[in-house]
Amino acid sequence: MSVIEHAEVFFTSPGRNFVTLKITTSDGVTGLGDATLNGRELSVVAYLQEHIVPLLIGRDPQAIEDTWQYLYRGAYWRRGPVTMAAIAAVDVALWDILGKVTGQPVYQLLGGASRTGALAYGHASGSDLPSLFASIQNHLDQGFKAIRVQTGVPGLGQVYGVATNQKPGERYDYEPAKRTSVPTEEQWDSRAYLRHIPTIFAAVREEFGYDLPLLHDGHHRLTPNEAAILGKSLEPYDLFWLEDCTPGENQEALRRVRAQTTTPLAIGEVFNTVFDYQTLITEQLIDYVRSAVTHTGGISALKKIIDFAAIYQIKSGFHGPTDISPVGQAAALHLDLAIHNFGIQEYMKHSEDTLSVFQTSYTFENGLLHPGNNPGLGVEYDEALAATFDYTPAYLPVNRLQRDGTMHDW
Ligand code: GCO
Ligand code: MG
Repeated sequence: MSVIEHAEVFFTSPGRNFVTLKITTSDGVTGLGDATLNGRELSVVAYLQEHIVPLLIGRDPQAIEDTWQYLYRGAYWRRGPVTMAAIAAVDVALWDILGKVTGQPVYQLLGGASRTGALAYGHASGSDLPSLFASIQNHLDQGFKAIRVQTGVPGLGQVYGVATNQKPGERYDYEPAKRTSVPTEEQWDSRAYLRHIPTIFAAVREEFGYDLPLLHDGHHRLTPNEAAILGKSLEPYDLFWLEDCTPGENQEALRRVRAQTTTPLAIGEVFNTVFDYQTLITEQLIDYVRSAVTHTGGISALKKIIDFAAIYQIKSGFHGPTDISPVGQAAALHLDLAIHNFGIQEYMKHSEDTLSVFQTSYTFENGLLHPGNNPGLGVEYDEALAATFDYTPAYLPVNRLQRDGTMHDW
């Protein structure tokens, strides 16, 4: 019987920081997993190296579910982003190995394709209307059929997720984690934001019409009542979703938002397990599950969450920007293709440096992503090239109220 013979953790920075697990079997088959936790990368490296890799050696690589339960239940300390990112990396690497051993792309092992491709949304942003319009047009020109819209707020400086001073055609490394020893600080004012955002969506609808699916991310910054106000004020502009309108910890907060607005709601990129969704799903307080494979315990665990959501007609909208590696992105695409209740997939192209280290076989055509048909995940990792990009600490910004400097939700 083939067994897991070797497992190695890489942390390098081709364009930005990524943590990658490589598992090798006694038959010489290798599998890749993504364990990237933006701004807290080395905690997952230690968890994997010190506490997981030694437990993997000698195990059956095809016992994917048993290994997941062994690492989850066996730790005693369950859940949390560090634990679940580490377990996710193992799970995804084992699916990759199973695909290679059976000669099948992972989506075939998950039940086969339910669609020809996964509708993707890209991130348009601009500090003012002309730059926002140019960014939306740029995404349409690239083939995107759905677009997230983020914008600056008058009176505030840099707002997270919004490109500034970008020249036409220039690549913006969306939402970069800055390579600084401590996080940079941004300013916030919810009242100014709530007044401004509906005017932006009115202008975008006027310019681009009503056919184009538009999304918006609130980045957990509002109270339940403020979120209800925002949802109601955006109803005339027919959003595909409003994401993360309130902080993720309090599931009950969305009861008030849900009762007050028909704007569709999405949440979950900071969630780690099905228990973060229990109230949201059973009470039908959301429309879309935003988890990342990388932060939710892998393909095995996210498949269970999304099957649970399907009972309530809740769909997927998996996380997939550049803060997870192409391995995590590929894992999401295999799941997207196979599940019935697919909604949409987030997609930002990684930088050239990232894609030179992680060689991918997924494609983006006519607005749809496809994971490709190579056995396994379809991603190769160039270890020698990766080693030339040293890991450098980088942090997401923090957010303070403009009025008096109070620390605010990110
Ligand atoms: C999204 C996320 C990103 C986060 C990033 C943090 O919807 O894509 O909110 O905006 O910045 O995932 O690591
Ligand atoms: Mg988000």
